[in-house]
Amino acid sequence: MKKVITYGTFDLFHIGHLNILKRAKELGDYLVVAVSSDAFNAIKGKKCAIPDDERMAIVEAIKYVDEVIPENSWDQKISDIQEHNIDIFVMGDDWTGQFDFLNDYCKVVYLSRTPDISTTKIKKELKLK
Ligand code: C2G
Repeated sequence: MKKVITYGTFDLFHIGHLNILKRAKELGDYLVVAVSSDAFNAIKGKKCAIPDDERMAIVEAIKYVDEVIPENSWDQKISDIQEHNIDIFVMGDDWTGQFDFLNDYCKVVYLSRTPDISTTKIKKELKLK
């Protein structure tokens, strides 16, 4: 069984999030998604509209997703890959190069982002802070 992992905040879930989860799953048989906790997003400097328990529940309900784990720090990726026997690490290409060090542990794949959609854009359009 080929296992894939990806990471993200997935705030105000939108088609860009759905597309990357769909494409990540197409690379293997089992998809683990690490969803950023509110505490970790504070470290990333991101303020979420939706709290982490609800973001995790939404991602968990996506048919491409087999397992959801919390993302609490930048430093958990190697242990996640080892503990979950991951074969492929996937991120959108806005992260290209940032995770190449994981090539020592699994295949690293950057997938093109979906154009013209982002949580920031949605917030602006809804005039959310
Ligand atoms: N994404 C995409 N197309 C968009 C928007 C997002 O493909 N239009 C992808 C991003 O590239 C990322 C995933 O969707 O792979 C989740 O995006 P975010 O929720 O913005 O995640 P981010 O804040 O980048 O957190 O340790 C990694 C971080 O947790 C990534």
